[in-house]
Amino acid sequence: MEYPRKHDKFIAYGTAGFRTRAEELPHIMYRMGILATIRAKNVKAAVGVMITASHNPVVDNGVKLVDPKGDMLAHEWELLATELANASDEELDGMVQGMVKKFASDSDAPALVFIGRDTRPSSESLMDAVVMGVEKMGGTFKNFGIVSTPQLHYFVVSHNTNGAYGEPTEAGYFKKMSDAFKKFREIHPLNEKYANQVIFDGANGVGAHKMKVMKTYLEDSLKVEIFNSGEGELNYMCGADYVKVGQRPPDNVPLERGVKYATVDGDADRVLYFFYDDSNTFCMLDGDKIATLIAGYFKELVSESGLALNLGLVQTAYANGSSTHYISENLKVPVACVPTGVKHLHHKATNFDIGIYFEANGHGTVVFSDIATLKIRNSQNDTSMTDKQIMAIKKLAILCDIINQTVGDAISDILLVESILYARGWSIEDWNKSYTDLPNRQLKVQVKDRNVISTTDAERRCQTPSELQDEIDAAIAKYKFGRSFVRPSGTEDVIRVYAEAESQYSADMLAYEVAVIVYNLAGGVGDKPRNPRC
Ligand code: NG1
Ligand code: ZN
Repeated sequence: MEYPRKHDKFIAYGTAGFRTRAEELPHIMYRMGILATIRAKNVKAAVGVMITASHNPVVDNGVKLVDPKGDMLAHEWELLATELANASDEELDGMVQGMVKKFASDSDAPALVFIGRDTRPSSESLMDAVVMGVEKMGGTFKNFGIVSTPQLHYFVVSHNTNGAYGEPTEAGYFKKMSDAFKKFREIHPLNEKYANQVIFDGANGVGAHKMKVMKTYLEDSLKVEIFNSGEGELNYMCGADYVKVGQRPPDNVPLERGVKYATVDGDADRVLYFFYDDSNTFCMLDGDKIATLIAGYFKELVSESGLALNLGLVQTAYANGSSTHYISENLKVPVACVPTGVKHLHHKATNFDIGIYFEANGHGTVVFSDIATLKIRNSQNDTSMTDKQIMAIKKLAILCDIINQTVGDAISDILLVESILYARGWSIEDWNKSYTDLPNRQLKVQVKDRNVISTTDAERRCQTPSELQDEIDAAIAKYKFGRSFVRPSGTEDVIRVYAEAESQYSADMLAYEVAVIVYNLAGGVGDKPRNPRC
């Protein structure tokens, strides 16, 4: 039989699909080729399969399915994916037949599966397994080769809208975004402190390859210098996750005061900015800072345009408390909190006419409702509008084309940030000044079974084990501006601890105290959390 199951480990379709060591994945990839084909027949549209483990180490890999509108796989199908991935070899045929009967009995429906992969050495052979699964089910596939996760989402939605969203090719992707970027610059005089240069940390992954191509499309409109472009190990001492979690710069990037840096993760769906200020302090501008920059500018454009469009911002519990305060008190934009995972953020954002969503780690985008898109498109020629209104609407329309609305896209987000900084005439210091982050710390705790912890209130509180939340509350109460929560990771076998407080020392101590509580009450294994004071 093709791609027999070689281990008994149970692997679930988590917040980012299946993710584990590459050698555990061949049979899962084969089965996801099968499932993607059934899904494509079921929805009578093209679906995507992306092979990547994003910010994880190079020895890992993973797979996630992309639904026809470029969104994440529907929840019921995540459960089917888990069932299929964990079936024994003997059960497989029967299970597949059952799914075909239930979801794709109209077997003449064409099935087209778009396949993309990241730069991991294991990705190519894992792709062969996906192809085998598609062919086994009589589906057809299109291999896009090495692409970023957001590119694959773009291809799927562009194909399924017959090109209305964009041309479903790499050239189409680069051209749509770069054309809009250059057009936006044309309607603005270059002003004040904006610096037309970004130093780019490519995490030795696909983002570096794609930024190289984007540069040729951008010509002189933005100067980008690329580092960690593939000569080193993927995500090792570089990339957005390394920078965010460690709150430090990546290796192999020349560091200079006042210069603007952007860092992306291994599949280029996240981005963060950073710089060194006048006192040579490392300053990070994370997903929250990006979200607030976008929200502030869009709020202004919407109000100038006079269009009746509601604007909202979506965050998770990891958003810095200062950002949430700034959004609601200063920007006066409604803000919602949802559980971790892009699908939750994306879904919530679609409740607004213009929904901005970002995880603190830099994954996010802006989504426009159909009504918003129509209003923006049609009012550009409305003769009853003032010049100022028309100009604001024109800017909104161009920004729509810079944004990859399907999912967080590091390259598209960089172009959007640079456009807004340009329009505002801001340096990165100006942007950073909007609010000051509360010092924070993230830790991981190894436990025997991470599912013993269950959470509620968008993951901000624990329900089980029973005494856990009370003890966490008691720890928080000791720290000024203290906030902390814990949750089982959906992509790693760990419990994540987050803490913020008035000073870095307090945030570190609170995170440590909470980590010890988790270790003691939730079945910690291995080394106990280490006291940062020692
Ligand atoms: P988990 O491992 O569930 O915390 C991580 C990120 C998510 C999301 C996913 C998908 C943090 C704290 N968590 O999820 O935000 O990006 O990976 O890649 O950054
Ligand atoms: Zn990623």
